[in-house]
Amino acid sequence: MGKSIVEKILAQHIVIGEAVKGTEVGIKIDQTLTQDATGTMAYLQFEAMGVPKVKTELSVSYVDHNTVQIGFENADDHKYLQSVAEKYGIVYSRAGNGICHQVQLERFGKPGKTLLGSDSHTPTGGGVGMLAIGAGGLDVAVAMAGGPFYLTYPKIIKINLTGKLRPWVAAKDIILKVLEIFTTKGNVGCVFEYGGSGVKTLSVPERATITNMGAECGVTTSVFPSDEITREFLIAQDRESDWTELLADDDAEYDKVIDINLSELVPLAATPHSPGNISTVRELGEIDVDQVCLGSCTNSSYKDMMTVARILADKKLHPNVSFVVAPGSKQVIENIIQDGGFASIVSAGARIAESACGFCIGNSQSPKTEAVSLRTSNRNFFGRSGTKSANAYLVSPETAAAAVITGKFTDPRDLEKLGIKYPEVKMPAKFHIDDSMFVFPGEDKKDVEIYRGPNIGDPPAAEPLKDKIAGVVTLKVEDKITTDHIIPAGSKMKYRSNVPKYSEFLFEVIDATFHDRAKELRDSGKDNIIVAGLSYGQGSSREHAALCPMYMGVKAVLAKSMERIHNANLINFGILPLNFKDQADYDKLEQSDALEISNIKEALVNNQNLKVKNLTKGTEFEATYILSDRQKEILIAGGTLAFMRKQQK
Ligand code: MIC
Ligand code: SF4
Repeated sequence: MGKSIVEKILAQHIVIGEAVKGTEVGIKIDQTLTQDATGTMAYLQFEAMGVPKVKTELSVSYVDHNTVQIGFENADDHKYLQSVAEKYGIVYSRAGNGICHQVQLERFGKPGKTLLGSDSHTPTGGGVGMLAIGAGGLDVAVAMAGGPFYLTYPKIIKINLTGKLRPWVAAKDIILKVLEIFTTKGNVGCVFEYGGSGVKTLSVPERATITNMGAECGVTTSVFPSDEITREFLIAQDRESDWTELLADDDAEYDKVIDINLSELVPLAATPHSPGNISTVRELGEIDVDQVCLGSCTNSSYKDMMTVARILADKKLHPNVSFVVAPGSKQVIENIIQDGGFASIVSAGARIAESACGFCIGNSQSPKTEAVSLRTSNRNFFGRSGTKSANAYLVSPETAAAAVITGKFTDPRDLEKLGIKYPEVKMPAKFHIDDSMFVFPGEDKKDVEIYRGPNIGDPPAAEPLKDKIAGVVTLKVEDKITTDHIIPAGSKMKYRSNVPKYSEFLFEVIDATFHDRAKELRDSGKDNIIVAGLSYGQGSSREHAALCPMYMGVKAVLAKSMERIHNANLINFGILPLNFKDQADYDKLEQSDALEISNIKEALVNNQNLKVKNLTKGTEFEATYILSDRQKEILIAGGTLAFMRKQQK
């Protein structure tokens, strides 16, 4: 039987376990990336592992999230990261060089390799045929120390693309279509592999837009073949020697095949407050638009910027619209300057933002009260823009440009009526390349002193698993709670290196009393328990969504279902992830109910369900779990760092 691309890459990287679907395998990681908001904690944990140098082929530390620098905290973190990179043999990408996923794709992406990144949009690398996976910082630290990354051997879903996109319809519309089909929940343990005759009509940045936003479906990763188009992209990046062909065998078998005819797609939008709420732009009607944001790791490539620049050539923005543009990298900026695109964008009236995450993570450019904000980014979760009452829609660069001109939601195909022709932007045969914003590690850097400003605190240690969890349902939440609900980013992100301070904002957007209530319970010796609905922990890879609850004394999360990265983060920090055996028991639980779960270790070792006593209601129900033997040992030891220390003894 032939092999899929995913099977081929996995076969070359499995170091523990067998290629059996649904079982846990450990894979060798070739490359890692971190960004500053998750990176400081990842490197503090890496330092604790006592390894003299990273053991990967390549590890890169980016600074792209916390670049606002109001106060000393961000700059302290950057300096810490730079000194760690120098000491341990890591490439450091300075603030200003661009967004990690865009830059990694441009300068380091290699077909057939594995990439683990402490950011959920790491699958962007799938655009050049990498198996690129997002994970918590601690998992990335383990990979830098040479350890395997563990994942469930995935179900592989083929997305068969046929036809060709019509003018004004974009790669963003393809992934929004995929989101309409698969939604944002229920896809844990799957990988999307793209194939079919439509693949060759898509450039690498278009493919990367699609693999980037697979993260919103909750799949482990998404991957495209590596073909002639990939080769041309790597030639343009002066990296032809990094190219290898990587195609699925004709007789490869998949767990499921979905067909999408590109010729039939129309401009789409994700409506508030989920990337899975899909509508056609036409259906939305002429809603007035207050803000348009072009950029983020989804749509900030040369092609995206040049397309918008050509649409806006000789046009001015609508008086009611604030138009923010954040090109994805320094390389993108330099190339659109060279090709005249930058001038058109500036002349149209754009507010040029730094080449960084910026508006996407809500740490700048928060829109006005009740604003309608059109964004080319990947997440429109409640409150993420920094303005709770705002309505954020996710759209293609073409649809964004149309609204800049008309001030309303406009199907970009209607621009033809205004005499604007669809710009066919070609990829450059050679990009202007300048790697001077990377600091490459030197040969002998043993004596580098690590810089630790007052913003850098030690990560708190987890406690060994208790045999009895006795506490209270501190918070009961609904379906699809994202990590942005659990611990906000935006203006609070500067406290990422200070867990006690950052923990004050836990669940702030849902219930601002959570922190004080949890603290009181913790300090009186009671355990905090979170109860949740379906797909808990969607979104970011931020391990603070586990680390801060751990610090506040959360011992278990009882959910109808949980997303992959968050589930792994809970285990890494010694919090028990549990599911309801009977989902109806969720409805019977109330916030403040006193719960008791006893004989935990014995039940885990014997693969038995756990019995949960509701002391308030005088009832009992069963909780299940999906934990490998390795994960049980981690939990019993009190988290991954404690587990590793035990193994070293
Ligand atoms: C995001 O898009 O939510 C982030 C901010 O990039 C996160 C990482 C983080 O929280 O630091 C992600 O996607 O993993
Ligand atoms: Fe940055 Fe936004 Fe991409 Fe996250 S999704 S890495 S915040 S640009």
